[in-house]
Amino acid sequence: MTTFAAAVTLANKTDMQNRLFAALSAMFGSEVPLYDKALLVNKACNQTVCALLSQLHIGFSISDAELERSSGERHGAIRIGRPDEFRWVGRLFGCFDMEPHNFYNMTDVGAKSQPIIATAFRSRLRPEHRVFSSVLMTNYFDPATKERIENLLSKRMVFSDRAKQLVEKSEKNGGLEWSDATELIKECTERIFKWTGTARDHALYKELSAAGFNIAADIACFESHDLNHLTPNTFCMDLYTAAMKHCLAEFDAKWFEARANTVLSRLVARAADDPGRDFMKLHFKHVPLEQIAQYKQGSVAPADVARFAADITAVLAKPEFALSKLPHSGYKDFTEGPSEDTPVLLRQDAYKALTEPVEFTESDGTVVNSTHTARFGEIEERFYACTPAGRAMYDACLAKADAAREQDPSLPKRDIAAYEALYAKPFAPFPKTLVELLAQKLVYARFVATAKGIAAGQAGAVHTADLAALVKAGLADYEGLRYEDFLPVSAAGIFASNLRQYGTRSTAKVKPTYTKQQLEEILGRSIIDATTAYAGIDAQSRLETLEQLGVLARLPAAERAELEGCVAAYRADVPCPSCV
Ligand code: OOG
Ligand code: NI
Repeated sequence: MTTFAAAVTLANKTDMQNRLFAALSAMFGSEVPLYDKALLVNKACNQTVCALLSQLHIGFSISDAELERSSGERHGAIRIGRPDEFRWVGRLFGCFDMEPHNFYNMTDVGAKSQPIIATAFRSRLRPEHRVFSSVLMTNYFDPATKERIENLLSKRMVFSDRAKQLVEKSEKNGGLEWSDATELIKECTERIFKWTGTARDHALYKELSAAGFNIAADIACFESHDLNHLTPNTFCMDLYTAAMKHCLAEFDAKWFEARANTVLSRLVARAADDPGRDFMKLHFKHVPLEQIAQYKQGSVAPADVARFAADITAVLAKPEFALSKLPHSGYKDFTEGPSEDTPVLLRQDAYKALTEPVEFTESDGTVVNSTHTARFGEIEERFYACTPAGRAMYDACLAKADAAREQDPSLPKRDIAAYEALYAKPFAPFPKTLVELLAQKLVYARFVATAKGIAAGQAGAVHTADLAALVKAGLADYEGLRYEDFLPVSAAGIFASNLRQYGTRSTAKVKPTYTKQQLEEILGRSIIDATTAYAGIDAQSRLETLEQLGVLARLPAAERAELEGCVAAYRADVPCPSCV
């Protein structure tokens, strides 16, 4: 038997993860036609951006498969009812090499608070997919409501015995063979994350919704953890949002072409004035740094941009992009996140939640046909991960920008250029290039020694430990670390907008407090702190690069101790069982 087990080939967990997300995307596309069409819009926009960039950086090209992969990156959002279900979800994602990162306390975000706590499952290094997973805290409610919700939730069974067996098998053997992996993915798409359109206890649903507890109704009355949304990745947020507003018939072709011209001109101006090719490194993680370094500088004239803008306008005129003909509730008025010229954290936007038919079965067997509005279509563009100082600066700028917007909420719709200027103003103190962001220690990076640097190091010809100078001399290269996580304030805004409800106040006698430790107890494992990880990856790469260049001893002792401290904290946070 042991011999037999040793002969088994386990599937690669990252490959499994890619298959899972492709399958979830296909499932969601068949559940929500607007999502499928929005993917086409995203692909058309990403193709335009790539065509433009390949004219600007001669040597850059992207194959269909690579484009599919980069645009195929996703984050999902699921909302879970019971702690035991949440633990199963954590174990399930573990089979796909996805681990919990960060504790998001959504009960504690002011007026936008919701009765849930959350974490996000993703791979530790270079993640491509992530799932924001929240769990309902029933003790946020008064005892009677709590009991009704718990009672209803206790009757559902999201994980089949077979799904549980497969998860246990994976944990025991350190993975699954492809035949089992395929079966587990099927459990995900045919049961665990499938939208059933069926629910229970319409009376409770109505009562919870009327009392402002839409989130509890969304979770408690349904039979599975449907995907609330599945968010693809765009290379140009402003092009995509303009395209969607145009396809949903909110703005005409003339408006779109002019807007495409503006945003593409902006992109060209930035990408042309980018000696480190940082935009390329950030958006095309699959391309090796050495390859990016070899591109020749091309040029894109204003007439070229105009042609690209006209071309994409013509593409979107095709009948398959007439999204306004599908059921929809319109597009959000403004993009969440930093101003468009500030490349930190992430920017997100969405079409509004759709109203979907739901069949409620009452406990006496009667059927009530009704609707539910919760699932929506988000898009995101990811930028650099902030240090705590960068994050504090972001929070301060965001608060001011939000306040400015709230003074004139209809401005984004009336005059997008005026709105962009208004929103960008509070972010003006934030640096706009990676070089500056790093110089001010606002974001994290990963450094490597170049071949030239290693040769110089071996010859004893490197004389400084200043990484910025080493990069300038071509002895080291670097990339900014991309932000791979979520933002509680943005998430709270998303809950608020897609549930059409701002937030809910606790109805318990005393509002309970919720901690990371509590969620760790629910999960049965530790939650990784993402900032500790970014800081550790950054520090480790600096130490290794200097060591390779033979100049580590030149680093001032205090700086070295600080970097070593970050590495030690990273290693100690949640040691990786399979990495030791
Ligand atoms: C999750 C909201 C969080 C995001 O992108 O910040 C999220 C939800 O709506 O369930 O997905
Ligand atoms: Ni989301």
